Amino acid sequence: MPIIAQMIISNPSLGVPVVTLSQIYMSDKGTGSKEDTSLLTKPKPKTERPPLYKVMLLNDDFTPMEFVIHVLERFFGLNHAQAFEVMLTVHKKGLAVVGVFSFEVAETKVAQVMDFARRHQHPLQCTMEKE
Ligand code: TYC
Repeated sequence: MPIIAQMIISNPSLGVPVVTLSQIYMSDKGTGSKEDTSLLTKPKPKTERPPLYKVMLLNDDFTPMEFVIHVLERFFGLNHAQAFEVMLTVHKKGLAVVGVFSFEVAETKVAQVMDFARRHQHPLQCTMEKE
């Protein structure tokens, strides 16, 4: 069956682009007849990967190193050696990516870290950015 055109149908309602490729082709209603030239669309669902977000810790002069290590273990699942290493990177370079997540998970991690730091009266900052 000859494909006449292809079109992209985008559904922005979820905030996440979901693109469907439709192929428009001539219908012969399975008869092989050359009479019927009506157009049919055949949806070809094609899901896109959701966007990913980097979660970053920022350096400051006041948050104790041990507290940052604890945050990395508790909220980002790093072992002690990994957490120590990442903490030192933030301390020396000013910031480091501590994980990459979906929007919802990244947002939750940032909120958890900011709340935990605030409750302990440390100025530690945690932010997220689209990858
Ligand atoms: N710079 C802090 C200190 O010297 C340690 C620190 C590391 C703070 C990482 C924040 O995200 C941070 N105590």
